[in-house]
Amino acid sequence: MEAAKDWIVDQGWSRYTADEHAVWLELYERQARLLEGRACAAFLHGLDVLDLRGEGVPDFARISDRLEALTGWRVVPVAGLVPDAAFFDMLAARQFPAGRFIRGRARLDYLQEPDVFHDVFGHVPMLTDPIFADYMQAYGQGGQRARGLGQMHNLARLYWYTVEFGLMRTAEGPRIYGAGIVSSAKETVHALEDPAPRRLDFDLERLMRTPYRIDDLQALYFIIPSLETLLDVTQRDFAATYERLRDLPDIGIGAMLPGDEDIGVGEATPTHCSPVGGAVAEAD
Ligand code: HBI
Ligand code: FE
Repeated sequence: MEAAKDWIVDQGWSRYTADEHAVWLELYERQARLLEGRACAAFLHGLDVLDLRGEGVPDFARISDRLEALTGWRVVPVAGLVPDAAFFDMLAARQFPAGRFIRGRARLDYLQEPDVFHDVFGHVPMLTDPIFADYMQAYGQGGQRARGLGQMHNLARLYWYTVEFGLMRTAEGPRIYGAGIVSSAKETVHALEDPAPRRLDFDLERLMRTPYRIDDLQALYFIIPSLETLLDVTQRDFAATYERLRDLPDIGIGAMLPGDEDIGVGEATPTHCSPVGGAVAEAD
């Protein structure tokens, strides 16, 4: 864990200003309202059980004590993105690295670098689910192995299309579990209700061959049938999968392959939620 230790900083919770706490609450209220009927049950449960609204920016030590009692995970303050080696070591040790800065009011809607709202509001609630908690640790262990195999880009795609931008099937229709979606007002509505993006059933090898865009609303989402699917994925022999993918070309985000069953908007729109117009107006 030597590598990871170098990147851990003190959160300095007492130094947040009243305005920074107010920004947290404003972002929290907006997203919590938008996510009713759009986020999966595990995410909404995590928000509640960790009391993530609180009085403003959460104290990582406080939420970590609650989280650790549930699934053994802790939230660890870091100064920003950490190198892959340290990142995987931390996930393998059930330590989720979270940025401590919060966006300013001028950048309420989008920022490149993950801030505490993206990392804690976006990623931490799902870590209260035992299956997802196991997946994230197994992902970290997979990353430690993949580094030796030089297959980082396949694994980064797996993280992107599940942990960051994943959708899941439920009895009520597709629901969101990806942190990049739940922490963004625009993406929350876009992911489930906009006719533009494609939504395909989860297929590990297809996903690992599909590049992604980092600076725009997603054009493609993968939908898992259940969280157990994620855990099954990590039980596979990644080395054999990498071997098979090594000489295969990438698949374009817009490519239609035989058998592609695009889960259109009709199936995705949640039943009981504010009319899309209202939501989109709010997100703009
Ligand atoms: N560091 N703090 C932080 N947060 C991340 O999500 C993160 C990272 N370093 C590397 C990394 N993600 C990527 O390699 C993963 O997307 C695979
Ligand atoms: Fe993230």
